[in-house]
Amino acid sequence: PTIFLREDYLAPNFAIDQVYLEFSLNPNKTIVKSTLHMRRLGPGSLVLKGEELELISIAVNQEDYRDFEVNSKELTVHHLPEVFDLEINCSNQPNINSSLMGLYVSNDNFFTQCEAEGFRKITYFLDQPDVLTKFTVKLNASKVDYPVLLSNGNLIEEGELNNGWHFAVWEDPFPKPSYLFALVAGKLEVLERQYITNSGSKKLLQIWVEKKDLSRTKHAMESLIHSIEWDEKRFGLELDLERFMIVAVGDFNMGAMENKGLNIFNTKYVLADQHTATDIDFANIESVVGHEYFHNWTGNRVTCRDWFQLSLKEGLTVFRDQEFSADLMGSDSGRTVKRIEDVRLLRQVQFPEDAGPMAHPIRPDSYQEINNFYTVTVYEKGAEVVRMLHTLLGETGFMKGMKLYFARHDGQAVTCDDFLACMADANQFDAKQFQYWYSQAGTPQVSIKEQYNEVAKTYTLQISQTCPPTPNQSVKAPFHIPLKTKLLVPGQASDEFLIELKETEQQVVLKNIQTKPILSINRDFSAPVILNFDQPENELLFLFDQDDNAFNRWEAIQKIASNNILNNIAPSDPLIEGYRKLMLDPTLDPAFKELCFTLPAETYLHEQLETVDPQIVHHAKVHYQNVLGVRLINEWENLYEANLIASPYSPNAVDAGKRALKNFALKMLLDSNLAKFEAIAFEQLKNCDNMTDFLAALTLLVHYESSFAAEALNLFYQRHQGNDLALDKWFAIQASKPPKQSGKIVQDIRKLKLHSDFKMRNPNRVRSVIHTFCMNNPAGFHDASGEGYEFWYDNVLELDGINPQVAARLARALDRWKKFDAPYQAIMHSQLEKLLTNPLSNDVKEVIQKALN
Ligand code: B3K
Ligand code: ZN
Repeated sequence: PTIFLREDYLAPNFAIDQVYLEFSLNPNKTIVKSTLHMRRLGPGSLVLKGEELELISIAVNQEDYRDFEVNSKELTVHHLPEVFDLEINCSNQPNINSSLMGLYVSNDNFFTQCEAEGFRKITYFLDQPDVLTKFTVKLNASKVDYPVLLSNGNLIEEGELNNGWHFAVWEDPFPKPSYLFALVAGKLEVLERQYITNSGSKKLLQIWVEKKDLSRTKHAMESLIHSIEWDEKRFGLELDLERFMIVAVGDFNMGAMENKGLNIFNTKYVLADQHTATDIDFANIESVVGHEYFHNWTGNRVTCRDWFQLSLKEGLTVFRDQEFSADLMGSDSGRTVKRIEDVRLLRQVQFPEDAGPMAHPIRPDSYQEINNFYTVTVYEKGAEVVRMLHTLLGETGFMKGMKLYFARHDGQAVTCDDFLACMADANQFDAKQFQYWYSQAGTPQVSIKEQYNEVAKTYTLQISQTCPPTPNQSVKAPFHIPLKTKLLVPGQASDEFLIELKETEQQVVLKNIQTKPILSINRDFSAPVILNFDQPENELLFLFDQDDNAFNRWEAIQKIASNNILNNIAPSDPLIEGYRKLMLDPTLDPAFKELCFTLPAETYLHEQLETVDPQIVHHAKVHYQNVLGVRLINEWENLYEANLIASPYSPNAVDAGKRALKNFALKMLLDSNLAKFEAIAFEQLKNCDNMTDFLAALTLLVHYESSFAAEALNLFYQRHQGNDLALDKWFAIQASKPPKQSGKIVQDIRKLKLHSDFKMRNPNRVRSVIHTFCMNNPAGFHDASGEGYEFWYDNVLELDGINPQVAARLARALDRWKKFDAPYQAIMHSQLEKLLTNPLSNDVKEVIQKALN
């Protein structure tokens, strides 16, 4: 396979100052006429990328041109002058495009997805992010079939053509790379709002969806308005276009895409109302709408020089969307809740990635398939790296760095080093050591030893760091690690301080400490590291009860819970009392309480072990949870009652938190006594007015195998038939059901695939069944029979023939095979090897080869 290296970067030898694209949209064969105004920058032939295209003709300066070669990947044009117009006619076939990259058809409408390398499936182009071009786009299509014609920028002309066709011309005033190009054509309806920016200019905001979905677009529009306001207020950044459009599509490979002025979204992140979307859906929509909008500056105005720099825009934009959501929570405790959710995701998914065969630095050095590098490392760890800069420089220093970043690089395609240089130069910050966060993979391990000297009244911390080897990086330089720290002494006030760990071993001596303090370190998870510190349970319980950093309260209880689960220890009496006190504390946010009770994910628990028997971990967790249910049963009953909401449904953070806690209480009730409490769940399901409560009850009835399960599932199905997003939930509940006995589960999942509503070509539906089972149902997937792995094999192979990106994501479910006990490992290994005997996409091949390495 071809391996692309970061160090091989070459600047393009031609510039494209302007492009004029004309599309004749036809699902079977779309013709694209492209006129490029080009300028030579260096010697050599012009090599344009192009895939799955049929070349019709080429002209240079309006003359037919023959001095070229073309193959299935490239068009090479020889002997070109200094300045010229290159005209290329080609065609593609949207109807048979199931990869959902380039131009494709979904529910009879046209959509595009170009990031990272989809534009080359539309026409031959310098399809790399450092080629910025001004686009003018003319769309021609049948007026009855495609009444709405959209592309980036401003609509400058529209009109009628012969034979019932019509056209629209769009012009984007901002030069952009081809990955930000988009077009949409079809039968769509719009929700519109006006927006006046801080500086007084009037903007048009539009959300385009299918007619049946129009009533479910209000929340997305509010989220968009909040995003625009927030970016003005917190970052001083205004919307730069006259019009900003969001379009929803039901077939989409990921969440959404930030095409300039024309964001294209998975319907899952646009459509919501109380009957079909959960509180979590509402929050996700807000965060994804924010994320894509924030890309307009961090990604679009300043873009990436090459795809190795992806975290330049993604890490920074995730940091921005995390801060946006945190600010919108409206309280300190809301901020903590958001931080806990982000850290949970990081530890559940990114830490395993960083410890596995696909580990890579947030700025990778090589790849076989760039689509495989849209990872939690590039995104979430990338955001943590930006967050550490924010911690080290403070809000003011960080904003100075951002200001310099836009002053220096607006309109350019730049590198992670350029970003870090702005942060450093604006603050006289020495970033020499910090840059290892960009170049080295793996999660650093920080070990702490404490010593209190009664006589000298000194408290000494011995802190050391190591980072395990990762593919192609056996030895690591020490990282620059910011640790927010506080020493807690019962009854005494003290200040938080920042330890900057830079050495492999570092000693911190604190004087005048009158009694042995309790250490609260890495507060707010100020660094994305694994902390090795043997803090006794009584100290952890003290932190859980008393720490003024709410994140570390949560952290303390999580640590206790995972210690107990991994060692199969039943909760001690003081621990039960600690939990009870938490439940009864009227000053605490219900959302925070719920997160304290939510046990660490099994994937996270696996990482704490040398080798894993997933069934043992699963049952230890189930058992621990059951003890919490049984021993606190009265409190759970009370919490359920106390958090019922009388007012009409609103997805706001306070109500959502109450619902989360109430539904957690319901789970504990069913967990401790199904026969006694299942009727409460069924009542909730029948009487509630919102999807959150309905889905929570249904999930419990199904997962606990209640006698009401079948009826409840049927009720859901009847109510939501024809609503794809709701049906995705219906499938996912069944695919995530933990098995009650081993052996039968995979059969049930295979049966789900035979349901008439299952569609192998729709990524959302596939993810709701196949990915959910393989990645979100550890006890089922890791069935001792190995049938789960066989199911994985069959589906990776089947999907790879349809959509390599979706298949490659699923392929990663066996990433950590070496971590499991021998019997599991052996079957996983044979399935991986078997897969490799088939012809595979580049995407899947890279994942499997690396796993087997
Ligand atoms: N930039 C897109 C992701 C594109 C993924 C291409 N395989 C969405 C986002 O991060 O906002
Ligand atoms: Zn992004």
